[in-house]
Amino acid sequence: MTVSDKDVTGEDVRAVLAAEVEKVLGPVARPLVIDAGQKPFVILMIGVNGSGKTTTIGKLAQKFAAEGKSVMLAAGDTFRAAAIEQLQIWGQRTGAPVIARPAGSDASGPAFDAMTRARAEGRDILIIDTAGRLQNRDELMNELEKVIRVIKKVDPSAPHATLLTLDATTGQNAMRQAEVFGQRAGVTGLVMTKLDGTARGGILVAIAKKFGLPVHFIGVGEGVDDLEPFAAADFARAIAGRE
Ligand SMILES: Nc1nc2c(ncn2[C@@H]2O[C@H](COP(=O)(O)OP(=O)(O)O)[C@@H](O)[C@H]2O)c(=O)[nH]1
Ligand SMILES: [Mg+2]
Repeated sequence: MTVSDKDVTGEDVRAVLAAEVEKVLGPVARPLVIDAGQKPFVILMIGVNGSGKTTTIGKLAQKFAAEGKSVMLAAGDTFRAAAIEQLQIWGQRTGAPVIARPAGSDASGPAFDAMTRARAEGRDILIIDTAGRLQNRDELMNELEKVIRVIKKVDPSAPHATLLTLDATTGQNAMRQAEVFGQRAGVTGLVMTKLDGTARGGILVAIAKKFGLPVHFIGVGEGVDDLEPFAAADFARAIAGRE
């Protein structure tokens, strides 16, 4: 059977494209599973500056609190006072205590304090914020490695999830971020943020192909409820431009 050009509509092409993209993304669309046997279940949030770490932490804190879990947050971005305050605001909003030390101090300090406090208080979940700037990457990556060592001193099995936030408006550089953070910190899952704008986050297809990392959530706004589970079919349809 032959199909002439005029029989193939744009919608046909989009349907094929959506199906192909879904084939790649289906296997990586996996929920973040919280092992209740870990108390606390430690989530380390990493990614470049501005990618949405702190905001995603706030959204996750809200989601877990709504599920009846007791959450603690650690202000591991000690570079700027504003970063600590931003996390404290999310803590107030979601009812999660925030463990912090003054800006400029070593990032492993609040991580250690929070690990011991969360354990002593029998918290279900501890989420640790971090700093990340690609330009002075080595210094920050060294610091990140130190944070991980300190976490492991308290609980060798932690962090139980290391989530990398990727900004959907970032193109090819997101591949590099997945690679570098993966090598240095051992990423276990991805969150793609800022999908409420015009960006479709097509780079995720390349990242899924190359690294096969689970994609847990997408960020769809700046509000506390603007976090959704990653759904491969919906994402594929959006990339292919289907309604
Ligand atoms: N539109 C939109 N903005 C977001 C989303 N996630 C984060 N942001 C915004 O992106 C900016 C940087 O986020 P932030 O959490 O501070 O990033 P961090 O530096 O990685 O901690 C802030 O203005 C956030 O409100 C999202 O899903 N959608
Ligand atoms: Mg931040």
